[in-house]
Amino acid sequence: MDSAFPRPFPALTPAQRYHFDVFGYVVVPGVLSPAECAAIQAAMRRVRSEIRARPAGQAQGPGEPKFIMDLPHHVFMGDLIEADPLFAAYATHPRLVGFAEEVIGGEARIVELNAHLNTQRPDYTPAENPRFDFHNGTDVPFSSHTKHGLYHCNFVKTLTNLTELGPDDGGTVVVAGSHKLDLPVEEMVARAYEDRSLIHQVVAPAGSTLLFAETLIHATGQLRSDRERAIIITGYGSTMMPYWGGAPLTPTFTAAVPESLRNLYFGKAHWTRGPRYRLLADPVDARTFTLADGWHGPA
Ligand SMILES: O=C(O)CCC(=O)C(=O)O
Repeated sequence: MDSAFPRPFPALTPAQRYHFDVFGYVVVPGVLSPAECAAIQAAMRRVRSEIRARPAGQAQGPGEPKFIMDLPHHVFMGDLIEADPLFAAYATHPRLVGFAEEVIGGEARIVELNAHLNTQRPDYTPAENPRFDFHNGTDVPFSSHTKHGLYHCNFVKTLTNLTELGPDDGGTVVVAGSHKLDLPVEEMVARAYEDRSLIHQVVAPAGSTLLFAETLIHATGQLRSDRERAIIITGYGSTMMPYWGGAPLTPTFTAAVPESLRNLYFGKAHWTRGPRYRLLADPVDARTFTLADGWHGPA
């Protein structure tokens, strides 16, 4: 399956896989190096400036990035695949694709590629118990199944923090365990506010990846420090799912995608989905991959 696109399987250690199953997420440190984090951040800031410099009302062209949210303290950018070779390399990073495929239980395709740059909200006031913009991307009965006793989800995110995340730096918050519960989201959120030990927050060194099922309720955390947070997120789905980023890719980019990555970029209009399952005790495939092993787009 992966001779032309080597990627790890299983991509998680048994303990990481157990953590993922129990809580709906796992944070894996050291996925990107400090230099890789710095380079992706620089590209994000450049793209933010370029979008801001566009004439007002200019339509988004093929392959062009956009703001999903544009506030003075928080820019959420989408459709990043062609905006910089490092973004394409991030989405095709073999370890990250391996993470997604392990959770999907089959072959992955890219469904979106986004990034956030945010600082403290202007209305921030030190508060004991902040509220969050909690949401999930899919529902438990539709998107979940189990195999060999392990949980799988057909919509997965790999969210990498490019800046250090201490407790005050606004790391992603999640309602632990909500990925398995077929209950109304608002009910689970209400219970989590009653018992805040159910709300877990990412506190991790730069270059760590939060791997989570989109059935898991999550939100941007409260940023209390004076630092800017930078994160990049690929959404992956099963190969039969469509791409739901906005702008289509350009013909130049599309034509250049190598055969080995066509399912990853374009999915496959077929019921087959390349099932791939592990046992909990299976050891991790510990091969080392870097951003250089991802595909950087047309030369
Ligand atoms: O900002 C975060 O940490 C979470 C981002 C998020 O929920 C999203 O992009 O859908």
